[in-house]
Amino acid sequence: MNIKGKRISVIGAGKSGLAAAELLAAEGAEVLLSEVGSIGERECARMKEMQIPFEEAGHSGRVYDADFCVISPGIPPQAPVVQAMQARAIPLYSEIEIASLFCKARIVGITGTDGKTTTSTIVHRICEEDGRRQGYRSFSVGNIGVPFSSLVKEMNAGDVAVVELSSYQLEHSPTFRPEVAVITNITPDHLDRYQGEMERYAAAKFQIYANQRESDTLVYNADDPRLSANFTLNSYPFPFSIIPFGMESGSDGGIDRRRVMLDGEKIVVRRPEGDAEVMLTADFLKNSFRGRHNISNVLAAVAVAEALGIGHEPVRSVLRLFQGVEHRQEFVRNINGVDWVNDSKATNLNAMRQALESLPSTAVLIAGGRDKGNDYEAIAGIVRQKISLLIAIGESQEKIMTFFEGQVPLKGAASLEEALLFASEAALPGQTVLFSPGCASFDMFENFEERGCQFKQCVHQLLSC
Ligand code: UMA
Repeated sequence: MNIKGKRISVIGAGKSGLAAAELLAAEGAEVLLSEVGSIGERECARMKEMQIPFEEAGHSGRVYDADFCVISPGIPPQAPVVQAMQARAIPLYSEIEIASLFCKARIVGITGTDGKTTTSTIVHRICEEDGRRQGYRSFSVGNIGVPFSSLVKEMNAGDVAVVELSSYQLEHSPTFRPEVAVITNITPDHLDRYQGEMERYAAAKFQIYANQRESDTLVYNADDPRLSANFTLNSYPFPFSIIPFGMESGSDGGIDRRRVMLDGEKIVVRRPEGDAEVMLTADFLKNSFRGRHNISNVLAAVAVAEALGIGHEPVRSVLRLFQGVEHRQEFVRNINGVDWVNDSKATNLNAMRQALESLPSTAVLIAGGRDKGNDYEAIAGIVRQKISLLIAIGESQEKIMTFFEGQVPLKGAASLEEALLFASEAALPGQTVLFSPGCASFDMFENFEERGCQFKQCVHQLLSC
């Protein structure tokens, strides 16, 4: 696509909008950045410096005077500005689509309901390690927090862009084509955006492989029934290689019969010419990186390394030292025999369930936030089994308290600080206090990172009391 001289409206001045506006303006487009809320002082100064026109406190009629529009991922299809663009037949593209048009690097796209940040981080570290030996660079971008557009011009041919992708970012991405596409799993999430329909949510995720060709590879979790059904029943004639990964012995092999699997305690790459052992799970599992879901994330990363042609040595050296990801079942500290764990990244019930399953003992659970259509029935069994006290916070407090009434001891807290106080009074030595909200953070915090940092700060303050 030739961008020069094109009139482009960038809607939303969050991280993605700002980065896309800069990229497009630098490429010679006539950009208008439009934000319904306010734009920060620093960001305004930057736009002025780049001579990018912008407006805040609402979208004026000027946004419709455009050849196309770049829409930020957080703006849902129901937003009036999106509806108005569509009514005027103005094409909408994601920030990911735009960045990919300028990308010279090999793209690894990683999506899935859960595990995508951990998998992306491991894949990026493996590529960095391999790149040090082979002379290329790896970039970690996308939903992980760094917009693809902000770094794409630094990437050269032979480099690797590890792009974490939410379903939102795959919407309006009609030509996006990763060399390696990964789907870690698909379970209910973001159903508020998809009219309560799993099929719509899954369809957005499946866009990740829609443009893949013969030289590309799809990596998917064969233990996930929805993915397994999609790729085994319709498998061939997919026009690309497939590498399934999985812990269940029944995992099907891809068209070229490669797969990555758990054989007892060993991670194995199964190839037509024979198995190659990568490492034992005991070589990478540790207090800060534990649980079956993390073995699954490792299998996904090993499958990506296989698809990229990376040897097992960089994989082993990265995994041996890997300590997990901040805000994802992050061990904060032990106070008087109680482990405090920050799982602020758990913005849905599946992530919460994984944290509950990984608990070595019973726990006090702090949960709640902005509800995304949660059905608590999905975790009721494990909550009853593992939780000695459930402390509910945020907008979903009442829904949680009503649902779990009579099932587990409950307490409502007015703030995160109060929740921590209740937890510290209730937790016994040997137990864990798990902060795994299972909900979005936007009711009380800027984002899940801020939520997790506040939790950690409060834990450290508790220690000094
Ligand atoms: N806005 C308008 N008009 C509207 C509605 C909203 O102008 O009608 C404005 C909002 O006021 C806001 C902007 O549009 O300023 C939307 O920004 P955004 O929500 O898309 O956020 P960004 O800062 O661009 O961050 C996005 C991702 N956020 C979301 O998808 C919600 C970040 O993922 C990502 O890291 C970043 O791009 C860089 O790629 C965060 C996230 O919460 C971590 N992701 C969700 C998740 O993981 O569950 C999907």
